[in-house]
Amino acid sequence: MTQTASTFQTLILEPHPGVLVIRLNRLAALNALNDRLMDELQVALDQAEADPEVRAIVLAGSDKAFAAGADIKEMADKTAAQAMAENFITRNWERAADCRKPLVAAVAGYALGGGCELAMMCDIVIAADNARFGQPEITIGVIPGAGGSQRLTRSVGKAKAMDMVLTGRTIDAVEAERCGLVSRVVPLASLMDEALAVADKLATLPPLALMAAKALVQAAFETPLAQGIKQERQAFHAMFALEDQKEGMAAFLEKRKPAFKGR
Ligand code: DAK
Repeated sequence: MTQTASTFQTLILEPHPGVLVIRLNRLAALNALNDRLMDELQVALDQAEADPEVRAIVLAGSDKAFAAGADIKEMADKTAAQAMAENFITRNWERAADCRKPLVAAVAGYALGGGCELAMMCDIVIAADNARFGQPEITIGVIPGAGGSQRLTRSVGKAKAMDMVLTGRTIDAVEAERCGLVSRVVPLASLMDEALAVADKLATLPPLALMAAKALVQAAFETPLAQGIKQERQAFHAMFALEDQKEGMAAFLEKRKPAFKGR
């Protein structure tokens, strides 16, 4: 699928210097994540990753909903045979988790089911004080399908994950921050300013080092400690092959701001 910003139907793309804001835009359905939206998100992330001008990405919804989950209307009548044949949902859902550039989630309102899972695929989650997180799939007869039982457990631990996944209980932003699901909580009115400030900061930092750092933190969820430390050491050594390392350290010594080029 080749698309320009103007042809997206379920997303609004807002380019800023160094930063792309991708806004989910199915407001009437509380940004329920249907197949079209997830296809478009995949395309938007492909384009953002390929564009050297984009150094950080903000994923946002509306004030009322980041996303209220996968689209139940689209799923309700599926048969198992259809789901398997189409590789239903799986086909286009892991793209955000695979993004190599920094992804900041700006979460206001509902982040439920697939919406919570999408937020958890992002690197830094800024939550508005009206945000509510949850995995309510059990209440509609299913279970989390995009990492809710796995990423959530690794983020918040067994006690909270069992509470949320088995009962479908939603938690507010303060509880989400307390248990490690979100990075910061801010007033709703300043959510986008705060998320953009974080992304702006990321856009000034060395892009290849950011990529390496992000990959290493992600790997920490899957790697034994000794192996992770070894990976980190190898990546650290490799930094000295980059112009950005010379620039960063020279700028420090010369008491000036570094200009990182991603080389
Ligand atoms: N799907 C479709 N439509 C939704 C929706 C959803 N998840 N959530 C809300 N809507 C629609 C409502 O149907 C309603 O549309 P109309 O009836 O006006 O046409 C509109 O949005 C406004 O919703 P409400 O009238 O319900 O608004 P309220 O403020 O009263 O309630 C609510 C807000 C968020 C509490 C409520 O809408 C709600 O409970 N929504 C459903 C939340 C939920 O159960 N989410 C989990 C869905 S299951 C996978 C990847 C992902 C997944 C699975 C597999 N693979 C990679 C394999 C994910 C699964 C899920 O997320």
